[in-house]
Amino acid sequence: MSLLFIAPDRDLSSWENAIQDIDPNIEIDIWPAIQDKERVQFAVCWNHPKHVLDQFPNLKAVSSLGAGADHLINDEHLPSSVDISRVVSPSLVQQMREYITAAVLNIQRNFVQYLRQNDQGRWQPHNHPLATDLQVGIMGLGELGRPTAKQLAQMGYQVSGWAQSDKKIKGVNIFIGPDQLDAFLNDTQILICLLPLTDKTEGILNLDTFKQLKNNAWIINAARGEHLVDEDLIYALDSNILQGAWLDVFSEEPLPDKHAFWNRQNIIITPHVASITKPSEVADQIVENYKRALSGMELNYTVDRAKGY
Ligand code: NDP
Ligand code: OXD
Repeated sequence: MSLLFIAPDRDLSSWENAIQDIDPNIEIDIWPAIQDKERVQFAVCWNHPKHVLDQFPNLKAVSSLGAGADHLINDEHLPSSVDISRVVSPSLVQQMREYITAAVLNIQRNFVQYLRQNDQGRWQPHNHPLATDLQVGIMGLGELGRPTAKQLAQMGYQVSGWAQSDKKIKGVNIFIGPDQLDAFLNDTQILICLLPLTDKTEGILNLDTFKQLKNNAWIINAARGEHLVDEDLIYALDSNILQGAWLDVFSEEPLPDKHAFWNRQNIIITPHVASITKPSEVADQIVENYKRALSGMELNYTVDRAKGY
């Protein structure tokens, strides 16, 4: 039986080594070099091509190589009998917490403006709010959103969070479901998206949403590019409905050279680096799920296809 990696844009040698360090007996295939399609029972995927996952008659389960599994849930070529899991790790949490905290601090303290002023040799102080006066709202309070909200609250920000179901997070004001979305947005000056991409969340960062936010609001999107309606962002920035956007993810990646987001003072772009899966941190989860799939056990960190995450 074999474990197949399909991640055309990644160097998979460190993944192969990490798996074999745990169990050298596991047979590994790296797409597209597959010894025997019938032997593939478990696949680990990232940016996999369409029409690939229906080629393995004995495929039992697939894992995302990252925390998001939208690329698998939305793949109509993945048979419905195949279970889907994802990876969850302290290092993913730590990196996302750092990324969001850095973005919030940079926005609050005008560091982006000061960097631009350095280039121009310009000495020009700007006012900044105290953390205790800044309202930060996090959409999505899952594995990544919850600890991020907690950290920002500990740093003194006024933090709100929005999710589907109720939860208690110290220092965080919780809003639940579509009925409380407007109230959540009305309370927010820096809006952070850490939602999974689903039918309900696609396009949620749109003009109506932006108009509900406080004046001079910023958005930070580190979830998926498809959460954002690109042309609504440009309109909102040009009409001063928003002050700025900090973006790590895009509908098309790499972001095309001619995209309207490039070369704007009020959009900060990072190339999908907020939180990167480290092979050595999650190889044990992959091996455990591979063994579970082979023996017909329920996988760890499964995603619910019906919910979409
Ligand atoms: P989880 O599945 O653990 O959490 C998802 C959260 O979103 C939950 O709190 C859930 O609510 C909430 N949610 C889902 N749908 C809705 C909805 N319709 N309305 C309100 N709340 C909703 O996800 P993670 O925290 O692990 O990851 C979030 C996303 O971050 C990933 O899906 C991925 O796309 C992205 N990501 C980006 C990375 C990057 O480098 N840029 C790295 C890693 C992940 P409830 O708790 O009630 O179920
Ligand atoms: C992920 C990602 O989902 O890197 O892990 O976006």
